[in-house]
Amino acid sequence: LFPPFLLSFRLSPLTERGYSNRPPSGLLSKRRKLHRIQHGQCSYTFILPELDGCPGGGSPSQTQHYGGFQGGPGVVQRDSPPADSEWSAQKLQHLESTMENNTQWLQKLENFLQKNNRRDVANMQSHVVHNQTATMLEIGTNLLTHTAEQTRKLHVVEAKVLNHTSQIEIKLLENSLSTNKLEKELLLQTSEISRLRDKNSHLESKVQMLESKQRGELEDMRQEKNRLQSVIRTQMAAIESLERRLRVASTNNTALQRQQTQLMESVHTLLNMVASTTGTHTHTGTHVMWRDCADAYKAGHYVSGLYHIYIGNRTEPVQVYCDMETSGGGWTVFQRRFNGSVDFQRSWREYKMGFGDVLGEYWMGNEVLHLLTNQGVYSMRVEMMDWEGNSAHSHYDRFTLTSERQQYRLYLRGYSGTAGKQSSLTTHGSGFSTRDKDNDNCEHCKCAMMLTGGWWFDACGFSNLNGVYYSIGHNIRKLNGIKWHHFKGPSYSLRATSMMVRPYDF
Ligand SMILES: *[C@@H]1O[C@H](CO)[C@@H](O)[C@H](O)[C@H]1NC(C)=O
Ligand SMILES: *[C@@H]1O[C@H](CO)[C@@H](O)[C@H](O)[C@H]1NC(C)=O
Ligand SMILES: *[C@@H]1O[C@H](CO)[C@@H](O)[C@H](O)[C@H]1NC(C)=O
Ligand SMILES: *[C@@H]1O[C@H](CO)[C@@H](O)[C@H](O)[C@H]1NC(C)=O
Ligand SMILES: *[C@@H]1O[C@H](CO)[C@@H](O)[C@H](O)[C@H]1NC(C)=O
Ligand SMILES: CC(=O)N[C@H]1CO[C@H](CO)[C@@H](O)[C@@H]1O
Repeated sequence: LFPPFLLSFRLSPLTERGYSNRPPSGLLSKRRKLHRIQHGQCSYTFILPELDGCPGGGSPSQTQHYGGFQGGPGVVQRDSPPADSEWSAQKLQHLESTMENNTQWLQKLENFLQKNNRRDVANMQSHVVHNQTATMLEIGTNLLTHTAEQTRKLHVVEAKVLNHTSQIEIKLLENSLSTNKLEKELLLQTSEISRLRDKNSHLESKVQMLESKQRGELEDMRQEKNRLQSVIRTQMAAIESLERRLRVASTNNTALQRQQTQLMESVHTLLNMVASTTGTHTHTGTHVMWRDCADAYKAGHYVSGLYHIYIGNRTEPVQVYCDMETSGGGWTVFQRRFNGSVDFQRSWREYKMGFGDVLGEYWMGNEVLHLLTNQGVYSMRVEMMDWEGNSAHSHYDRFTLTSERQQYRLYLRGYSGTAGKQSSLTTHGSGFSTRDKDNDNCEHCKCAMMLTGGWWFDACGFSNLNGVYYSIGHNIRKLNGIKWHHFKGPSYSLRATSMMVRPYDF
């Protein structure tokens, strides 16, 4: 009765159905736990599935594989943890259903045994089956708790791994973000740099342009300057030549003027001579006798030169030089020097009678001067010129010259003029002295001997216009020259002088 049962039992659906979905493998078959039950002559062998071998199961080794990110059948998609937990639940469910299936199967078996065995055998068998069932239930419970524990651990590990992964991911993201940021910044800076470089090159080109422009301008200016300099040089040369020509022309001009005045003087002299020789008649026939140059001027003669005047009641005319230009004209000149052609080292008698050339240098004579100025009230003027071309004058409102008996004593009043603030000629009356007649105020000296010429020496005074004529270059540091102290100092010899008289009320 039993052997066929046993045989059929061995081929029971437990092996065929319970594990039909598993791939047959040696490892799996080794892991199967074998449970044997001996019941009299019969022995029952149960093969129960080992939960550790389940696909995607929570064996520690597999969990570790999973934690190490290794591929394999148990790998959980790291980006889908919810699916994973679902999988665990599924697995649990699966286990539960397996358990249930087992239980159901056991019950089925029991039923089968109860139906097919004898009562006693059946009882004993049922007892064994009960015992077995309890054991199996115990084992199942143990398995379940173990699985749950494993699952929980797995969950923790998964969470840790996930956390770690997410942290790493976050870090990676952060890193990539910062990298991106840095890249962007780098790009920005690069573009900025290139922009700056562009700008710089632009500026550089501009600067170069400006520099070249400036250089060109400078060159132009330099050329212009050179041109101007050459122009200036030519102009200077032109100016110099013009100056030279002007000098020639002016000398020509002065020469012509001198000739003209000489001609005019000659004409006047001739006219006067004609007038005097024909009895000094005017056109109307009236007899005119000029007492001095002022009369001639008043008669309409305005040219300086030689004139004939009649002094006192004398019938003989006196030749004099008339200055018709200086300070209103009408001046009768009694001393004139301008080129040293006449020697003024003369005796008393010569100074009394006069000497020299009336149209050149001359001394009119003390006697004539005395007679002339005795005709009325006369003023006296002294004109001077130095070698530097400066002119000056001394003016005396009143001029009085005594007779020869009173040594031609000179009295002056009312000084004014530009040749010194005070008179260089003694005004309080000093006698005339020559080398042969000493009338000066120097008790133990002869001024005329020391200073030469004839003059109204004081002791010896500040002036002597009849001194030695010194030409230019020899005219300084001369005590016996033509001296007018308050004009040019005590030792300067003047270039030109003239002394002249005119009625005070002219
Ligand atoms: C349990 O039994 C049912 C039906 O009897 C079957 O569909 C299911 O796949 C079985 N489960 C396992 C884990 O063997
Ligand atoms: C079955 O259970 C009883 C008591 O419950 C026990 O004495 C006996 O040894 C058990 N049999 C087996 C085979 O375990
Ligand atoms: C998971 O990471 C968070 C921070 O992201 C942390 O607060 C938490 O404690 C972590 N959990 C575990 C189990 O490490
Ligand atoms: C000139 O002569 C006149 C008479 O002919 C006379 O009256 C007069 O006083 C004389 N004058 C002089 C200055 O001699
Ligand atoms: C001085 O001038 C006069 C008159 O102009 C002239 O005749 C004479 O030759 C001149 N003498 C000298 C040395 O220049
Ligand atoms: C008097 C005098 O100096 N005459 C000169 C005037 O100028 C010409 C030239 O222009 C000379 O030849 C003269 O000698």
